[in-house]
Amino acid sequence: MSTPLRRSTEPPPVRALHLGLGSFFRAHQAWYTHRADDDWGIAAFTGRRADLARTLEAQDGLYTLITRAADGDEFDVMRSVARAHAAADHDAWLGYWASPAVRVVTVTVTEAGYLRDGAGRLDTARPEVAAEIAALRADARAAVTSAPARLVAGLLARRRADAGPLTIVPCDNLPQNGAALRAVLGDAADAVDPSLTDWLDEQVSVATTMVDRITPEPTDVDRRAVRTATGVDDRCPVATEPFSEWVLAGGFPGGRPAWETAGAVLAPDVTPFEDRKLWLLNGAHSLLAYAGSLRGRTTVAEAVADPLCRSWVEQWWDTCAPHLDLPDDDVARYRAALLERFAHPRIAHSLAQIAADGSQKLPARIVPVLLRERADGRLPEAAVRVLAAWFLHLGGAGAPVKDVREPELRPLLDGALSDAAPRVLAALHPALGDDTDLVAAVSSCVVELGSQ
Ligand code: CS2
Repeated sequence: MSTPLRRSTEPPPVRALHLGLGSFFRAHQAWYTHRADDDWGIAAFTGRRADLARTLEAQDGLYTLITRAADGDEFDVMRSVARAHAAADHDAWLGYWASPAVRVVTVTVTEAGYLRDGAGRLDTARPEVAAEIAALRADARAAVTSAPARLVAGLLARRRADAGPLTIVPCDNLPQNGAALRAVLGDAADAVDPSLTDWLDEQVSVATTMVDRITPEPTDVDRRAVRTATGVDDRCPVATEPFSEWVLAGGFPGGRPAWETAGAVLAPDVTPFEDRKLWLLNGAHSLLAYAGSLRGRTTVAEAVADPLCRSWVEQWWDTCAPHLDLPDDDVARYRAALLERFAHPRIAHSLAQIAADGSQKLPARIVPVLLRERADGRLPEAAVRVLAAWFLHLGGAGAPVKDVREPELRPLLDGALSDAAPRVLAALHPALGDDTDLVAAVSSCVVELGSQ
């Protein structure tokens, strides 16, 4: 007999909102909030799907976080999610924004969720973006579904209610994610109601963050592990690695949970930590997702156990290291720790999951280092390899293709490699398609990797 998971006391009062209820949020921001404060409850909304919200609500927002070390698991029930809502529960969403008790809004909507164009602005050329702007212009309470539109609808509700200042905290792997979100929100606000822009400047602070915790998709094995170890029938546990990092910069005029007591770091500038994480961790992830899957590897651990893939990772890290604004010792320690994290024997982090949305990820993880190298007159083999492997992946080799820009990217592959390569590279950054030496190097690497 196993017991269901229910609260015996009231949940903490809702003082924070979250957009993008999923595994990473539950292993990261909700875990920090749970450890930091008993009186900051989170009302969390899914991006699109309803099932996780329903399952969590049936457990009063409770779930087990499995901290999975190489030699065993720890089980802790997280209490910070006070309410879980499906995306479609738009009236509830607006209701929280109108509440003066809510002071913080965290966001995990993935790189693709920001709906940015190549210049980092809201991509108003997309029909779905234009449609949501029109819907909000007609009715500020319209049931919009994209992240920028849902946030602007919330901001409009907050202004109507005069509910006071708050901070939005983006937690996605984008460089300078605060400025990135602020730009998209500003564009959406401008398009919906230009008078919102001044109010945004006065009342809303957007923090910038670096987030890190490797969290694969939960499995039935995790659920069984909870039942066996604790006797509780938790229908939605999450397993994650012991390592966790959160660096935040920005103002919190309405207050925030004392996240630093749970290990978060408040810093004046996240840039050095963000470069280190996006380039070394996420860059190597993308390299393995494309080049490792070409060699038949399916998880990160499997790929780093392959000496060739591992040498590719080391070569990429050697390329990045001179561009990091951190002491050499720190970088060396971080690299050693990363290798251990990647090789974790009990975490099956699927390369297919990481391969998704490369068009949104590579510009943050690979292109910045590549552009610096090119400016210094070098042609880094490691970056060339990632781009070539991504090209092959788009053509159907290795991990399956799932990309928000897939319909636009597919036709770029048509015709001879000499025509397709510059087109595909330009889709990541215009300068790459015009760089003839780079195009030639990527093309020959495509041939080399494709023939293995
Ligand atoms: C991964 C990240 O799926 C991916 O693209 O690179 O989710 C990575 O696991 C996290 O950023 C780790 O903090």
